[in-house]
Amino acid sequence: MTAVGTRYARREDAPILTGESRYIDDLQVPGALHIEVVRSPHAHARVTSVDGSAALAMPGVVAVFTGADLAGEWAGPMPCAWPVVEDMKSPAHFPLTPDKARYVGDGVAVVVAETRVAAKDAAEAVVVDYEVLPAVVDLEDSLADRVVINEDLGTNLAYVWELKPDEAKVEAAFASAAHVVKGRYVQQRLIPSPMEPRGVLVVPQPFGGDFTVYSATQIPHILKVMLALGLGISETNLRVVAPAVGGGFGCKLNVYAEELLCVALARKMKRPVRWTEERTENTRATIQGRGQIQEIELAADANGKVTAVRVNLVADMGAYMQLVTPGIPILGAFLYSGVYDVPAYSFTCKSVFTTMTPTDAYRGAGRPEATYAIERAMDSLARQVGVDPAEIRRRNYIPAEAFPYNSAPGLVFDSGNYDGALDKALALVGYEQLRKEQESRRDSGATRHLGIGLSSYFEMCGLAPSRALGALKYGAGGWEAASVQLLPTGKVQVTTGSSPHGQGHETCWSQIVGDRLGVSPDDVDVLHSDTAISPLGMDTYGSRSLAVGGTAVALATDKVIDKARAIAAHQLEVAEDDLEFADGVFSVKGTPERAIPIQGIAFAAFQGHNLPDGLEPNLRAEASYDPPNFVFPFGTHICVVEVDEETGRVDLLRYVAVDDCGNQINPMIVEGQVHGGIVQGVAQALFEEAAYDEDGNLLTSTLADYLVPSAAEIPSFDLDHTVTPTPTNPLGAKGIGEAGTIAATPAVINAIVDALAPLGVTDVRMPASPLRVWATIQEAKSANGKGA
Ligand code: MCN
Repeated sequence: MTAVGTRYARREDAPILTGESRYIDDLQVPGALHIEVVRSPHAHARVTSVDGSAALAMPGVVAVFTGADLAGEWAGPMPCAWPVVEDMKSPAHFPLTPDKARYVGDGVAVVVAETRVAAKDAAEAVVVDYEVLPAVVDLEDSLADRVVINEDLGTNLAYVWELKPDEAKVEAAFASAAHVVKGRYVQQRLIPSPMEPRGVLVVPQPFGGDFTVYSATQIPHILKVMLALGLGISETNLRVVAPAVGGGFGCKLNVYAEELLCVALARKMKRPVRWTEERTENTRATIQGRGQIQEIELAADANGKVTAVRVNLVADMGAYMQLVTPGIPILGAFLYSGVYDVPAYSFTCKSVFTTMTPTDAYRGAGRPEATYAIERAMDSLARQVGVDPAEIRRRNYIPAEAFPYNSAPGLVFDSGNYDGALDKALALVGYEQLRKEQESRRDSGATRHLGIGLSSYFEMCGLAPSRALGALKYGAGGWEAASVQLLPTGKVQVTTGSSPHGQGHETCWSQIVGDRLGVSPDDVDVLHSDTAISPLGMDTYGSRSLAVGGTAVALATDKVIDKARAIAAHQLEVAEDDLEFADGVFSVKGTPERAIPIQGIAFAAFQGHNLPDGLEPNLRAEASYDPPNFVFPFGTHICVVEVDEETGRVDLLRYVAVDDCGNQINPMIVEGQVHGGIVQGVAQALFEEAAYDEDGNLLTSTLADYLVPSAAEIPSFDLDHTVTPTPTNPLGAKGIGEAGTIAATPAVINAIVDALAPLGVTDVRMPASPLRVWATIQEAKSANGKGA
């Protein structure tokens, strides 16, 4: 029996569920100093003086440093690895600002103390004088440069990025269109909210100059390089370990001020230094997601066949460029034509600075935004043409036989069968029956309206071919590395460069390796997230781990098998071609009794007594894999809602998802990823928003104000899948880690708009809270003369 494709129980869960997992705060290191960052209470303010004397006099306080005090610690500003255009503007960003605060939460000083409590108390005693300046919280206001945040840059416009393969074609399509649809959508800012906020612990070895950095990060390998560059420490003196991370959702794909501060202070004070983020601190000091104003226009012929898509974005960078801030809108830039066969395409993104927490990757990163815009616009087109939303999609899908498909934006889409996923989703939800029910409710004059929302999504994941990243000016490659070793006793040890934070890589990688080697996955140990154990890697983001990291694991396993075959042939005194390998046993073709199990070969390779001439002992191999293309998972999600016209309340009645991530390694893990993803997508549609007042204060800085949904708000999902393998990698597998989030948001909002369309509602701002839905209904009623 093969393990791949089966619902193998996640080996990761027992330690998490029993509390055995060790998070940063659980790591006990004697003599560690604690730091507390003094953060600006103003969104935009010049720091005129910092007085730490009162704080320094408090019990347990060891030091207080300002940005100016630590200026000599940094080899340069904090890293931004993705300067998307040559002339991108970016303010110098340091772990503590030396001149002015650019958002509420910007670090101004740091207190170092013997205990956490002492550090916190003393931080309140640091006296900072500010010259308060006007905040900039509105993207269009920022574009107008009424207040220029960074005087040296002269403008708030960070960059303009265009993808305009053939403007003449786009213009011709709009000029001759029978239908033109325009949509303007706001992607509100979101707060990622992992179960565990961030944390850092740095342990120096004063004599060797070594630092072990424990961080709740998704990217130990990238962090190591960035710490080396940012602090002028040799990479050979740095070891980065990501222990239990407690979820990341993209926000731990970053290099943060506190990581640099802890290493710099451990170096300066020659003692371990630690910091644990609080939840409220997390809402400001950790990056936020989304933050865009989107304008999308579709041109279509009389049948509703789309002939061109034109997109204009304004994207909110926040106060600074974090690690990949500028690249987030660009990750969606190629996807605004969606799963549709669109011949002409035009995309422009203007990115601006504001005086709010920096934005960066949040589950989906650019791709949920793209899917939202096109899927909302497709529903508008359906209404304008007068056809069902399912029908408008069918008329426009890229046909299954067109793959690999050269898209107008310039990417080659690997494989797809969009009709197949739609058919399954429609059948699963009972679409025709639902439409009849909707009709009869409408006829009866009921004020609880039924709405059915479709979202046919795809995404570009498996980040990424290094050359493609280079062409997009990303600072690193997209390969992944792995090693596989059969230990003398026949057990298997795998190292992987992907660094999981909840996805179940240990389980899935053991299934892949176990099947290939013909051993039980339980005999396969998977090591990760420690640069001393797995030195090569590009970590976990962009649903890349299976398609890229899993492939590297498979390739390393195949190299081990090749080596084992050579040893088996030598020992059985036959040619390698005369051997068969099945169920972990090499046997001579035709005489199966002449056989050696791979475990026996492992021991022979360890002994080295009788190996072929020139063959290195030990059964170990490494592989680095750079994918030739992205992978493009897809599917259709359908959400059924009931909207109460009188209160604006939205109830989710049904949620059906049909996803296609190619071959599945572990269907249970895939379903889990889809579940979590859908909840995050629904959360954006209905509940979550990082709301700021006009002075740049975050109004939603606790989980009482920032509404992360619980199981109580979410219905049970009906999931199904189709399987369209990708030709991109030998596993035939596409990513699934972000798919649910990408698909869900437009499905929910399309459902609400579908419910309220007879009242004249064409859009609802997210999150669609009862008040907002109610107000939208009132506006629509007064606009079409029905009265409030
Ligand atoms: N998988 C599979 N078969 C497939 C595709 C995936 O069995 N065809 C399995 C993989 O083996 C892996 C999991 O599903 O165990 C997700 O794989 P993949 O799609 O490759 O995504 P990554 O592992 O690279 O995860 C990253 C993705 C991202 S970008 C975010 S953000 C995210 C997410 O995954 N954050 C998460 N899922 C999360 N899940 C948890 N619990 N916590 C987070 O913070």
